Amino acid sequence: MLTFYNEHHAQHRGRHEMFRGALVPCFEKPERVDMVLAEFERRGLGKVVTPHGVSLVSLERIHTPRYLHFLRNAWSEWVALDEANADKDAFPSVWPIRGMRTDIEPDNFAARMGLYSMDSGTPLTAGTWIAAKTGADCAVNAAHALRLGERGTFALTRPPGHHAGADFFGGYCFLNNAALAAQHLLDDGARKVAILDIDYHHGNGTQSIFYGRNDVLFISLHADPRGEYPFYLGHASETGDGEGKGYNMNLPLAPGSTPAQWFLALESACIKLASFAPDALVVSLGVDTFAGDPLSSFALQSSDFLRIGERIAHTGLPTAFVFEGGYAVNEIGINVVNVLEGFET
Ligand code: SP5
Ligand code: ZN
Repeated sequence: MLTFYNEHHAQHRGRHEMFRGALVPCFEKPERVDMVLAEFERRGLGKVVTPHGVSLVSLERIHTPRYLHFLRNAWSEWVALDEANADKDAFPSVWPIRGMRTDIEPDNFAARMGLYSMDSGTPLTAGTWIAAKTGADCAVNAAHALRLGERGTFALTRPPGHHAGADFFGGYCFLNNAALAAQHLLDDGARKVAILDIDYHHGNGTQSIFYGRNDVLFISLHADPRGEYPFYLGHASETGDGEGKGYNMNLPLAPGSTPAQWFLALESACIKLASFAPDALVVSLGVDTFAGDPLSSFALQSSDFLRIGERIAHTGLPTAFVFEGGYAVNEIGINVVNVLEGFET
């Protein structure tokens, strides 16, 4: 499987994230992608290539210009506040809650960090922009390769993307790689594209980006947001808005759901996919559904990931896999590559 990878991902290396009143080591770390790359190469699954850089204009197909401008300059602004900041990650500490103004961009840096984010678990670091941008390059290149005739491609990226919206970061995500891939497919001539999000967490960013549209079907299998991040989106009742009505499908699962229950939900997703009949599929591939994952209550085994790949292949759709979450670093390579191998065989 043709894979796009960029070593700049390692420049995004958060020191800490906020959790229960303490700064704890980041779960989302460079070793995640290193492990997947090593396993992919060990199993000889295909070529790994460095993507071509895409223009900022193509990022603006999904993200707002003012958000991209902020993200590109955030680290230098942070260090300009106090040169000692160069040794600390930047975190938001204040957010505009209901009823406050989000149309006026504040001058104050902390205020803009809050305007453009959704949580305090997502450190912004010196290398965040370069890692996120070259990660987005991977996703767009993986999409483009489908248009050139590849059957399956893989964007081996981090930071992940599915929690990032048009103008906010959060959940370890900054640029929405899956949304950028789907939009690129449409801009290159596809008429309809589906996104299947199998990360443990709901892809709130992707949902919000396409919620009013009928050219992108978004389907997500995830832990019920009543109990799990991102909490405020991901319910079954969210089916789309306006022209997008019927083009959003959430399949929330109770905490502790079994692999059998998970695979039943995957079957519902595949039936919906077939009725939409897209020209191509983007998979938000998170493997934090694994039994050994520190952030998850699901119990998929490594062998289950082979079955996931096989089931996705059975849709017969040209498919771009985009890497999302998964924090059991020792098994992350096996789990991700199992999906890809299941798809290929
Ligand atoms: C892409 C992705 O998977 N993002 C997930 C973001 C989850 N953020 C909340 C993490 C809460 C950390 N909980 C620690 C539990 C330790 N047992
Ligand atoms: Zn996740």
